[in-house]
Amino acid sequence: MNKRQFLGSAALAAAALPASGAAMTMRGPALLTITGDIKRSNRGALDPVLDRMMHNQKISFSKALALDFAAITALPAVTIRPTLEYDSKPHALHGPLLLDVLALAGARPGDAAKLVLRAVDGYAAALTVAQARERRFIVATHLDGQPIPLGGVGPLWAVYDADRVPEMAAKPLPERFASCPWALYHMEVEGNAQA
Ligand SMILES: Nc1nc2c(c(=O)[nH]1)N[C@H]1C(S)=C(S)[C@@H](COP(=O)(O)O)O[C@H]1N2
Ligand SMILES: [Mo]
Repeated sequence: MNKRQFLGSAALAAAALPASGAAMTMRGPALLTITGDIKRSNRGALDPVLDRMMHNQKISFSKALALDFAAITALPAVTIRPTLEYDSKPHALHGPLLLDVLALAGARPGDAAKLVLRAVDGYAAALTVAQARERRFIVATHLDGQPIPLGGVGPLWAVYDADRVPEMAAKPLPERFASCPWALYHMEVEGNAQA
């Protein structure tokens, strides 16, 4: 994706949220909480009393952008068709680019910035912004046209089209998706330096 396209989709992404300062209306529970070096937030610090799962997973933050399903599905989405390791068959995965989701938080991290993607079972994967862009990571909201169950690989899955990344397509299927947490619920941005 070239820079113009990226900026275009990031601008669209920003338009999906009210101007900073305005409260974002949550229609459903927060499914994804973005913390770290962000500029736009809609909630305050981690509450060790009630934010139990994040507290238990040693997450801490002073502010965060919490997104419900509607906020994520309001973004422009793409469809990818990677062969999955579970049945060795291609499946349609649909959702916004992960970097467009981060843009909702006003995060325009430089290529070397680190992203930590964390799932409800405590599994976490780290990748750089450059990797997220080059591998075209998405936050999948739909699998084969359907919303993805919690208890399956959803409701959100950070995933990419491994078949279309030569370096990863060369690996055996079970080695292609280690950086793809299913049941994604938290993303942290470390280092917001704009290149
Ligand atoms: N939430 C979550 N996502 C995950 C994992 C996991 O344990 N939990 N394992 C990762 C690894 S190491 C691989 S190889 C693939 C497949 O693992 P799975 O069989 O546990 O789904 O998913 C990745 N995503
Ligand atoms: Mo793995």
